[in-house]
Amino acid sequence: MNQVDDKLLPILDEVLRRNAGEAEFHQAVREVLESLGRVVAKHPHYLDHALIERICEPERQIIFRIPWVDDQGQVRMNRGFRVQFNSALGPYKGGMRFHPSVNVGIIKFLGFEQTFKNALSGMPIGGGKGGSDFDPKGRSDAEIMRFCQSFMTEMFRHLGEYTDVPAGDIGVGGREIGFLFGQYKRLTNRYEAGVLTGKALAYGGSRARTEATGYGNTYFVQSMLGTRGTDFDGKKVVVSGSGNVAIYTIEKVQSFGGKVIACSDSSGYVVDENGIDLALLKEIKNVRRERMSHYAKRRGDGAHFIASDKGSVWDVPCDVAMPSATQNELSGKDARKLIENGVMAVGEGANMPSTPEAVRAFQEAGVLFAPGKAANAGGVATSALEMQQNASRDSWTFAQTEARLAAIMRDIHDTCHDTAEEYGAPGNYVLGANIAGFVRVAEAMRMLGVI
Ligand code: NDP
Ligand code: 2IT
Repeated sequence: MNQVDDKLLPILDEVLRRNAGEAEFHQAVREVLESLGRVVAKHPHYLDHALIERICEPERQIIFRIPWVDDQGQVRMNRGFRVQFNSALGPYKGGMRFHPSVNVGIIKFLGFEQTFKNALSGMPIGGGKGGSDFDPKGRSDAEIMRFCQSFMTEMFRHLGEYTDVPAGDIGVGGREIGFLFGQYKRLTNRYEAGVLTGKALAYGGSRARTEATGYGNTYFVQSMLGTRGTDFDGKKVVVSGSGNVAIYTIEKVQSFGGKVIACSDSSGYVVDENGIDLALLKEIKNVRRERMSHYAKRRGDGAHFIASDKGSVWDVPCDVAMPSATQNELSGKDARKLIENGVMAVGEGANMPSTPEAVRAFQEAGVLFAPGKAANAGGVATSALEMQQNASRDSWTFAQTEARLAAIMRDIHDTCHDTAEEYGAPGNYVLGANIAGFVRVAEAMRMLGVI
């Protein structure tokens, strides 16, 4: 296990050669190829027609300049990306990330993961991802708007409800989607609601989309715990991050009776033994846009803040860990600490938050481990439900939408669980997710000819 099969090694070598220096993309491809040895042993025809090679190569990569003017009247410039990875199952679909760390390798890793995630969701959507190295921190609403308008001024020509449908990711939430949609509408003179998801309810958004990723991960972990005859009730939970995914993970875990005792941002983490006060956290993060230390200050007794250079949120003992910030945020050392402290389950809300060493440690210790491409698929699945509502000019209730989300997450869980068993690795959700996602994409590609 955790080795790339000899038959697949030349494919990996070629990916490494062709995408030199793109460490995160290499990591994501290697992880999927490690799982495919068992597939090609059983079904060698998947090695034919350069099928796997084609799945590892984006259909199209767009890189562009984004000029914009700041509040002082100074001209600024960023780089924009959209990687349209695979459209065998539907229009390219996936978020846009605004963060200074963004580069083509990161967008490619995200687009690659998205392709399998979207296949697992069972919805008719292909995979794509985009974004910019723009840093939204400290920028005014007016600056954010001008940046989003400039971004869309190039992007619009590559999008469309049947072509490519972006949504949010790190640094892109409801405010940004509004500015992007407004500019798309001006440029195209079309009210094409289904071209973006994560919209506000006021102009074609879906109820429960904001909550969907965090809620979905919680449903997934609930199903995993169920395989061991237990659930969230009374469990201590640590969630990293304090953005969209983290906040709605905390909300759902609390509603299931779990106690979330720590969360974080890039400046550090808070430990709150009384359980995170979600109303306070939402006010600090969504309204005031403040740093994590403010939470401890406002909360007072029982809560304390630890700066990121003084420790890791994964030092906090817990039963369930739900990393919901960013890639490679949970190292092998963090995993060993969590295991030592008795962690029972890990559900990845973020994309690829655990390093390969951490994943291996969890699996070897028998910890229930849900990879992001399965556990966080509730966000994109609900985006597909938003597209469905837009296409039928309908708007569903919260309860109706959440019921669909819950059913989709149960189905993804069972698919990963059963696929792992079928391929002789019971309990290995990484293998189950990679194989089930791959087979859906590969089957569609085979039927569409050489594409
Ligand atoms: P947000 O921008 O809302 O929140 C991101 C959170 O992660 C913030 O608390 C941020 O802290 C922290 N963070 C981001 N980058 C870093 C970093 N380099 N180091 C430490 N902390 C960091 O993003 P989301 O909640 O939407 O996304 C979180 C993760 O979930 C990402 O991996 C994303 O790809 C994934 N995801 C998101 C989905 C969605 O629907 N939004 C769907 C599926 C996956 P700070 O504010 O200090 O930067
Ligand atoms: O990583 C992800 O799945 C997302 N950021 C959500 C993508 C979407 O199209 O809703």
